[in-house]
Amino acid sequence: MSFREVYGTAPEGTWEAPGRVNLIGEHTDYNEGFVLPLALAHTCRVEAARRDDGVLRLHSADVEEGVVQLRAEELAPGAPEGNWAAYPAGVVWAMREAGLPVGGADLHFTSTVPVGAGLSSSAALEVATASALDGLHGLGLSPERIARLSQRAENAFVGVPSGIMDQMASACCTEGHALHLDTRDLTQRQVPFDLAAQGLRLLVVDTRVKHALGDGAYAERRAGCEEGARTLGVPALRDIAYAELPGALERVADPVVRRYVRHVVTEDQRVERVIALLDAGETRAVGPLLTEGHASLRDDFQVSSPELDLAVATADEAGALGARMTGGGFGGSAIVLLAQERLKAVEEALNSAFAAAGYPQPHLFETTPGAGARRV
Ligand code: GAF
Repeated sequence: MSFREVYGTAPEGTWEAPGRVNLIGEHTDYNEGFVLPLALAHTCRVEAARRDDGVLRLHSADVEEGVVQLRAEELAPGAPEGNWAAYPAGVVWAMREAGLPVGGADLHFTSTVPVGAGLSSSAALEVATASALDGLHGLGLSPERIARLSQRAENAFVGVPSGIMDQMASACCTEGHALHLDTRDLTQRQVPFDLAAQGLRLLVVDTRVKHALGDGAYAERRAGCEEGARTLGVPALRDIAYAELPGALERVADPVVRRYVRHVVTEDQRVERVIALLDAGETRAVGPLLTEGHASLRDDFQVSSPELDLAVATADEAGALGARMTGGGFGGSAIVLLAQERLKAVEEALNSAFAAAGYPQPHLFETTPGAGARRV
């Protein structure tokens, strides 16, 4: 269904915001560390029009549900989790909470970002909504502000304690680049990431095992990291330098928290190493660091899944340069960096390994770094 079919009028404009994969820097954002995501070509698209009666109407072409109708002034946190409309409603709430002159609107969504695949379909939905409201009301918000408001919606309205990476990736990525982001102060650099020029490919392996950030395991990791920072007397784990890690680990008595600290500190260092390699034009050499990062997420942070581990091991055995889970984990997707001549062999190996293990066939697709949120 189109906007016109749903609402009987024409939209004032169309905006879209992408999903993302993260190249490296996982579970570092809520530790005020470093991340390196890139935007997918898959986007959430929203057609939008203002309303002057304070009514907010939401419709998704992807969900079998009619129009959700709410009053902007009555929005309050605590929406039932899993309800897609909580994300755009949360953005309206967050913008109003920030004192922005946002009232009613008609919004019609359609998304190509796989849902529950760890590819930031929620952030795409939030950032698309915030971009549309920004455009409709001529607010002139920066991409960083749009990302912060979107994160506020997810944290406080929907109730998922996510970091800022996904919203920043969706709002700020640019085509042909990965986004090197310092999540403490949102300092960023666009890092050229031209795979084709080096005969390389980036394959996304959606295991089709649904991941959900709200199920407590993510919050538990976050709380464990905060406990680690408290024990070590630093504002956040980002403040433990790699060289200080052995001494820091001796001061953390809890074995679980110790593993979390080790993951976060080594992961921040892997981001630095990957950046140095990309800056030196040595993209192939990034591969083993991806696989090293996966081992850390699997063994120390324990957020992988059997399907993700199988994807990574199979890709590496079939001649990929490296592979890792991407995003929050507990299911979702892996990424594989490989030379283009290995693509067919790796895809075949993945399909065979998943069939042999009795898992559903993974959804495989290639990606290049796409653009962030924009008016269409
Ligand atoms: C999810 C969260 F939303 C991000 O903020 C980030 O913590 C990521 O998991 C793990 O790196 O995508």
